[in-house]
Amino acid sequence: AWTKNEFSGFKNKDDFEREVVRHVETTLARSLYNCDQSAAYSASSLAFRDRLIKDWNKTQQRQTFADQKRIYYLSLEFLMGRALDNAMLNLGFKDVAKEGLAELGFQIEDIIGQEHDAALGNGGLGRLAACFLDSMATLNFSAWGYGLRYRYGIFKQEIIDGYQVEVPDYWLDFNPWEFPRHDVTVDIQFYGNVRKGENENGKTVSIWEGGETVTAVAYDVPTPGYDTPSTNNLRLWSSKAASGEFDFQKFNSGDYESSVADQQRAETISAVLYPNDNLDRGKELRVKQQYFWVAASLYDIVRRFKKSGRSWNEFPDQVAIQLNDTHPTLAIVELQRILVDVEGLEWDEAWSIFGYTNHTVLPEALEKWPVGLIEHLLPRHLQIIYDINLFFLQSVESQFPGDSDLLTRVSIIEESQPKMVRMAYLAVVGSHKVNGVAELHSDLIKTTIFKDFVTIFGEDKFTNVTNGVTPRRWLHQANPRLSELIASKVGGNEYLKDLTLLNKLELFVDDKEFRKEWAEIKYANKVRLAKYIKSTLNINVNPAALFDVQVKRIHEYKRQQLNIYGVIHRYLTLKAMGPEERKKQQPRVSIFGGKAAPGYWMAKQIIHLINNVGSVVNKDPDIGDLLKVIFLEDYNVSKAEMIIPASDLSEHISTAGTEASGTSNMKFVLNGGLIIGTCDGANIEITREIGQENIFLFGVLSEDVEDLRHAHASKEQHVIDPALTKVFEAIQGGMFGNPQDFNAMISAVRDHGDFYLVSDDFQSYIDTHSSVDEAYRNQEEWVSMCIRSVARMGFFSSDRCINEYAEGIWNIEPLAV
Ligand code: 26Y
Repeated sequence: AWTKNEFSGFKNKDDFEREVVRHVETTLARSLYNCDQSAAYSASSLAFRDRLIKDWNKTQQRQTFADQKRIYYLSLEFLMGRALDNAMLNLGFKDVAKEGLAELGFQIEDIIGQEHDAALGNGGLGRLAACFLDSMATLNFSAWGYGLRYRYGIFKQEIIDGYQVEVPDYWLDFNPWEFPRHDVTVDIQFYGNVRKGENENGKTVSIWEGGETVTAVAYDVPTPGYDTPSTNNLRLWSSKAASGEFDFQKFNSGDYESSVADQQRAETISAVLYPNDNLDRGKELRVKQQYFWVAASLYDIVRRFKKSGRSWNEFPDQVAIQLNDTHPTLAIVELQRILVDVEGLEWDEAWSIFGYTNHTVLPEALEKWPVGLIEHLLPRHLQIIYDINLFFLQSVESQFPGDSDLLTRVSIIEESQPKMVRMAYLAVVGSHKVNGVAELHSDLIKTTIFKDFVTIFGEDKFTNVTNGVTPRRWLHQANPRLSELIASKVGGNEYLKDLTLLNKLELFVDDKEFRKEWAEIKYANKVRLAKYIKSTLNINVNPAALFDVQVKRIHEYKRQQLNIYGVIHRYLTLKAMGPEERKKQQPRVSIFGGKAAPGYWMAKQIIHLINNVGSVVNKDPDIGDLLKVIFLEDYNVSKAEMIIPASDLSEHISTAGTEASGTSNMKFVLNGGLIIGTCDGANIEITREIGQENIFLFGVLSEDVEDLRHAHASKEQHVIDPALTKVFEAIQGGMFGNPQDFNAMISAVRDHGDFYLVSDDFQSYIDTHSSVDEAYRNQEEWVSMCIRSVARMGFFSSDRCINEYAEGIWNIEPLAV
């Protein structure tokens, strides 16, 4: 273990205070009398940042000196959330900061609350990347994250008259956590053409010339590990116009406007995060983003490798690159181009450099690019893709002679109109390992989208690494009181680095006093959320009610519609009861949150229905505290940190087989909440770990989904569940506003085959919610279930995941500090 003076920190609260005051007066040029919360946030961040920089520099020096293999984690999304709270906890000086800020007249929560989330991601995939950075630093791996520095992160969501409205998220006004490296730039080429010619050594190679150039500028973000001086680097690329002669010519010839327009066009590349999750729209700008980022990152990686003076055959011993989904797949092609065209090496396959993580089986989320688009934008890369495909198909042909159907099925080029490049196939062919993110998901990719590739490459190429979450942010930071209570029973904070130590909690399940404290903390977290609901929506919710939460991106496959239909069913049931019977019912608050992709019309209708149901139910005097329906605006990482600890029950109710893993399910259980869920993604492994008596599972199994869908499709109109029919009748009778608004939602179930099986699962969903009510009534037993669950959640730390990647995919050891 580390003692605090082995890495940078503050001597005491006075030391911290002095630094804050210094930054207020000098860096911010303000007087202390004019120091508001925002200035106190800025100065505190700068004070912590100074400490972080020291550890960061030392870590980078140590890694350079050790000159061992590094991991490069390529992700188009890093959903980091706030940095100050995290830096204070990972460095271990939050208590000092708290006291210091108090002396200056501030509450630390208010100061932390000033920070704008770094929201460079959509949802699960981006947040996973952020948890991985935390774990890689904590475990002392030499690791770099590479991403894009979007000027606009995921949009801010406003709810106006029940509808989602998107507002741009301009987040860079004051960002103390990034360091521009104006000296670290890479020129990236687009368009142009290819000819054969000689390289420096007189060797005949392909030469890609002409076209346009955009410059990538590095911005570095330090990512500190917990209780270690290791601080890794996240490098984000920003685009700007290349200062080539071309611009000067225009400028000098008086064409000032078009020179500025060129500049803007270049800056557009890193301007905005695409807000779709699990839906590929095939936009040219998106593929430009991908190549820009991948080419800059590879240039950087190769430059670092060459500085070590090693020969190319050592490259695979020095470099492991993990592809977070198919978004960085062009890296495979770009590396081949560098080796063959630039370095003049022979075409050599089978290098174990790339690993590919798949996050979805949904066909609409699998990236495909028109061949013509790639040819125009990246002419040399298309040739290389054709070469990779040719070698691959030749080897398949020799392995399975005469099977032309197989060749068509697995070809990286889809022979459609227009022809398409299948990025997932390219990623599989170009990687030495392919992993899914939960057991069921990893099995499914082997039997569905990559079935033929298992036949060709064998089972061993395909593996599973079940997702995990960092307990630092998702327990220690989000739920400090629970974290402290746990620490007092399991031998201190060590469990934050070895989450399996949570199992010691089982000894205290029957401890009355412990259970009481546990329940008090949950209650306090609910009170805090209730206050937030009051202050933002002006709705009173009773903290003693059961808080039932579903927060995640809005998507038909995640089935928020099932949830809201269940809520309507509950409302109708309560309305039909007499006053005496009503009194016996379990009061509930149904809480929703999440963004819909701006172009996803159906998801926006779902948001609208949830809000309309809320506005009817919440003011119905018959109902009072028995049922409240809340839609929380602009769900993001920092709100998750408040919402998750306040949940009694959370919903993870995707159609079986559609949610690759889910990660919030893990966070909710880790914070002492129970789950209602389908047999999908990581819910299955959570069940295995915590015991099926501690989770509320319902619904059809993934192996039955296909048959059910077929059965629906073969009927004109399929017979829907009677309780759901009543719900539909209420909506169509106008109980929740203009029924026309919801025709499409209802018709998806009734007339279009109910693809997500809402009707099939409705009855078991309702019944399972009744079991929840019953279980909740026995509070002693409920709390026991929660404690037992937490005790058994050790498996779901992202530390465990990173160790599995390190051993099974990256072949890398941590760097002794
Ligand atoms: C192609 C492009 C539009 C695209 C952009 C973002 C496609 C997919 C995504 C994001 C996918 C995503 O967030 N997937 C989620 O990844 C989590 C981490 O592995 C899983 O837990 C979760 O089940 C999965 O939906």
